[in-house]
Amino acid sequence: MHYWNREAECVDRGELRALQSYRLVKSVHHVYENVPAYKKKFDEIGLRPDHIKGIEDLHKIPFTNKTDFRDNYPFGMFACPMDQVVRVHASSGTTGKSTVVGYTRNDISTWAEMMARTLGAGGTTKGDVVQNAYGYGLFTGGLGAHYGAERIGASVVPISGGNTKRQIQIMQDFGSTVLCCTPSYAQFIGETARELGVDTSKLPIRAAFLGAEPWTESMRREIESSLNIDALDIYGLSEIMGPGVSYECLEKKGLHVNEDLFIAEIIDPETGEVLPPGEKGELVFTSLTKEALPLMRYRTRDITYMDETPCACGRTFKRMHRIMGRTDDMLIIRGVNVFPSQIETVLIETEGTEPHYMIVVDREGSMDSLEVWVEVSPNMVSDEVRALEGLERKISAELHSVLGINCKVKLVEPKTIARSEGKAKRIVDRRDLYQ
Ligand code: DLL
Repeated sequence: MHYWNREAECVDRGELRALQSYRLVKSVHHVYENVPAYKKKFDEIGLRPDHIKGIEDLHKIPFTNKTDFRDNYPFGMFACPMDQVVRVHASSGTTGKSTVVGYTRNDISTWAEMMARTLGAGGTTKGDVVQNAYGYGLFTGGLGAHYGAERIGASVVPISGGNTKRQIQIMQDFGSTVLCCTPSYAQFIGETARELGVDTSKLPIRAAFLGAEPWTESMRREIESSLNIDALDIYGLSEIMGPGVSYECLEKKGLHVNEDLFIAEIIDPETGEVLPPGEKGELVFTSLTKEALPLMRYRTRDITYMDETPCACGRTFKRMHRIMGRTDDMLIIRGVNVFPSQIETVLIETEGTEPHYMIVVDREGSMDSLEVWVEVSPNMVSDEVRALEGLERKISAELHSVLGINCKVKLVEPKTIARSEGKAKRIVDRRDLYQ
């Protein structure tokens, strides 16, 4: 059996509950005293920190939403002064403003621990060469996996994403044994290796830690056979820390939640009512040790259910099923979070187009494609082709700068996009990634 921290990961559940209660009470005081937005939320419903005596009182605490980040952009949700914040990351928000997150030195250390447990669960040790193809930058994937692998003492190759032929060359030359990247990128690396005539069964690569976007069991089978490895699912979100919030062990039967660090709940997204194990709903996290950005009952908008049955690996942390959907319309395209509202904002601000559009997402091989169809204004129709091409290019460049990914723009004639008679259906996602 592979563990990074057996004592923590196989903790007695009674002891775990006591630890969660103790840490929850501390965190409640921390947010109330240091984050005005939380003080306001608590005061509005007459909740005082001393009303929370343990985990049994968790349901009394109000939820935190992504909008709280937008309303307090950029650093307003932080619970400590900036001179204690040693790192910031960000992910896309629903509108132009991104969700900004911060870490103290201790937070970074906790995160490294989470990622060490994650990589350790797939058998990573200091003898491994970890090829880290998650993007480095504001995205949490790159540095998150990096610090975890370093904590273990493995040799990290911080190659970041892209340049696939080079990834394969490095894999061969450096003898990488572990790969970290998104599942679609792992699939693409497998395809490219095949095209290049590389015999992957001869490569020392043994395991991959894949996350940041939804994927399926059939994708797992395909990746495992094309690279001849174990492919494990890893989950996380920037607001809660980054990758490593939950992780699969080699049983591959759901993701163990780092419960000494976070409390996971499943709620009915309509009513906010807490649901029992086995029932599908929205995943909600409460952080227990975070200093810079402690969060109470943060609504992830990810849909899954909890499994509290024992796992053959011996870990006592409960498991979440792989992510089964979202309560909002966020798309993850080539690993990048995209909100349709970001696309809409660009279109509305562009002269020459009408507010009628369709977003079409597809996957060709392992590559996501994003197309935006938009109606031109009637007065543009008679314009010469060159003007229309210019408009397409302009929108496409603007979308690239806002979203950070390439997008094909297709101008269509006025009144060709079907008008809705109810809720507009503007997104067609042909990838079918949730199961
Ligand atoms: O994607 C953190 C991460 C990096 C996780 C590397 C795993 C590996 P964000 O950019 O803030 O953070 O996006 C978070 O991505 O709410 C989910 O909707 C989705 N997501 C993350 N991991 C998975 C997964 C990182 N394993 C959002 N399966 C989350 C399905 C995932 N969806």
